Amino acid sequence: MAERLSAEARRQALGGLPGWTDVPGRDAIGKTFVFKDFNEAFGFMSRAALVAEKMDHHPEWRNVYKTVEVVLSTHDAGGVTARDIALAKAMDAIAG
Ligand code: H2B
Repeated sequence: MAERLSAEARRQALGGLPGWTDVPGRDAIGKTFVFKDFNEAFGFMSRAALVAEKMDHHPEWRNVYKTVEVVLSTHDAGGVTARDIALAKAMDAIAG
């Protein structure tokens, strides 16, 4: 099973992930993506969902019109692991 990242490893990882921040009050990272319109936002979610399923690692997320709020945490580990960092990178690549 993936291990929770040390504070230092997490700080380093977040340094390379623009827009991703610690979620207050829990062991998770989050980012708010804002797209041109709902079509772009839902297209992003569709592509990200396929990648997440392939990785067997799933986001918590909320969509309102053109905004997608994403929270990543590894539930099995009770916190942020390398799996969350990998999914965050994949989501950034999909968002372009
Ligand atoms: N997604 C997330 N975000 N955290 C997990 O711990 C997790 C998951 N575990 N997707 C996976 C599925 C696990 O339940 C299955 C059995 O591999």
